[in-house]
Amino acid sequence: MKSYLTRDIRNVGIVGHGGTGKTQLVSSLLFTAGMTTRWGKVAEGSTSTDWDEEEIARKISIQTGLAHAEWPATPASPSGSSDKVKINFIDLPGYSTFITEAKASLIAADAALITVDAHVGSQVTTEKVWDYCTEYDIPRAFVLTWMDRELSSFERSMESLQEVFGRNVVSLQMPIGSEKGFRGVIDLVAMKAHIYKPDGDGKPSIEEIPAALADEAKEAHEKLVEMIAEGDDEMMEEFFREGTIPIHDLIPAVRKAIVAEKIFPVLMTSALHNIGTASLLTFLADAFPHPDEHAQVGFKEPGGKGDRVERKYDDSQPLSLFVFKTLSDPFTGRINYFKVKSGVLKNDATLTNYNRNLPERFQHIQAVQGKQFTEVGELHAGDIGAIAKLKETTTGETVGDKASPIYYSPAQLPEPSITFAIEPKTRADEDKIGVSIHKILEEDPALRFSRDPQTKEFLLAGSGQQHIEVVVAKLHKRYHVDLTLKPPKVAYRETIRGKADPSSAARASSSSTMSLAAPSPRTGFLPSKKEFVMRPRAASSLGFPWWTSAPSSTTASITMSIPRTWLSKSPARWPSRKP
Ligand SMILES: Nc1nc2c(ncn2[C@@H]2O[C@H](COP(=O)(O)OP(=O)(O)OP(=O)(O)O)[C@@H](O)[C@H]2O)c(=O)[nH]1
Ligand SMILES: [Mg+2]
Repeated sequence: MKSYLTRDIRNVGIVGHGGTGKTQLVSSLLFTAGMTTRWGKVAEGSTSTDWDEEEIARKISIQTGLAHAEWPATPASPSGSSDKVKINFIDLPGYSTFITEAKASLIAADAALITVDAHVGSQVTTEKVWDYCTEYDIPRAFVLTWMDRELSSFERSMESLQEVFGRNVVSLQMPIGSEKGFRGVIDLVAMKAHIYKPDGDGKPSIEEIPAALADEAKEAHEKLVEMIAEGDDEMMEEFFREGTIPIHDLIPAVRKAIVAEKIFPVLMTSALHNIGTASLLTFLADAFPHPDEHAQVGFKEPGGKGDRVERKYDDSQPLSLFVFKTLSDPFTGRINYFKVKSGVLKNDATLTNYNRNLPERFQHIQAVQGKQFTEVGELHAGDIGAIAKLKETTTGETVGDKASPIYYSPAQLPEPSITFAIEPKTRADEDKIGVSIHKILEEDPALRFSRDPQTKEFLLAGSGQQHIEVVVAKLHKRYHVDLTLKPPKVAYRETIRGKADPSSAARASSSSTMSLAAPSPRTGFLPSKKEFVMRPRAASSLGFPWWTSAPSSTTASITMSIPRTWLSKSPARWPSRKP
């Protein structure tokens, strides 16, 4: 496969609220660009980026999906490319349970496309992913999805976005038709109409703006020009003198404003009917930054410590690459997705993993199209690729030329919010559990596995019940390991404060130290959530509901007086084994 120069690469993170159509959009963009012969649909489980069997079964994204499209930049476009550019799509989950994965992989993007349901406007996760983009300091654009949907509204969506993100949210397009009659977009920069055939090949016919929309389009164009010219004295002067900015000056100015995060443009599509996709691809090729427009910094020591080391996405610099995602395939083994941060990676290179001080051989480097991998001879600075069978390297590690060590900081991820105790169902499961959980841990940055030293239980912590259920389903399907999930036991301690007085037992039972429910004498486990009674004072002193994870020190410090017979006995076998 062809390799692409840094200036011809766009790394685009696709983020947004759950179910707003990210995966369908990527699938339609790939089809429009001719990268797939079959137009993948989420409903049919045939998209390129939701290929994991859990994703297909649940019809939601769970992990990072990678794909790429080749698309011509507009001739003599301001991006500096005259050739086809390679747009790497990083399709990320949107449901809050899987949002940690999105944050972890967005680190590889140089710009983000935020999907917004045109029926709803901005939602909770829209704001969350906006914050991630701010943290990574990347330019971003919004794409209104579901424009074909009943009650979808361009005007209301714009109001919602401007209310939440400010007046720098500015539309580069206007819809032609609405709801079921949505047929295309008016390009407010070039002032042309792009008319699409619903369910067609995604390529529009470029026409003059329909007379009925001409005045509205002119007004929107002028507002856009005014906004772009703002802060640019020379352009402002030209704007007042001529009343507009000529198109050959406007296009580079729009790009400059996007890259500088001065404006946050809005575009629109109906991904399910393939309307607006070619216009969006042209926008990404022309107006989104190439990697070298995104400043990066490395450090002399791991974990963001030590002096800063400046590196550029430049082929002439020493080779370094950062692993942003590890997959654990039951057949192929470990697959790492990485971004070349500097230099050129050539097939068969032997590099050093700086974090582990180990050599790693990059044999058969791959370009990724969903679950299809194609071997490439080399990858230039800024490109994204995959490699199978590295010995030790996993997510968050830096690899490169032995002589020029550098460490890139991994994403800062939130701590898990829910914990379950796990028990294998059979003896065979017990034997396989340690190895298989270790493999899932490698690919899931939101998962934690530990053993409570007091209750001796093995604990799986994640970002929601659905997250842990997906882990259990993966263990079953990939490694044939079956687990039972249980609420974790609370670690009780008895405090002996003096001599016992049997006659005071009844009074003691109503004292404030008895404010937590005790485990069932039969099972040794806490009652179900429904039966659980916690007095308000006790609940607020704990500061978290019992079924969420708490720091073990907090758990251990709960002191209670409860009858000795109520104390649970540890299950005899499994917890005594090492994980
Ligand atoms: N009518 C219509 N349906 C759409 C459109 N885009 C996506 N859908 C549907 O919306 C549903 C969710 O689409 P996805 O692409 O999986 O959404 P997502 O944002 O990737 O979801 P997560 O990754 O799980 O957050 C699917 O049933 C799609 O067919 C659209 O433009 N119009
Ligand atoms: Mg998705």
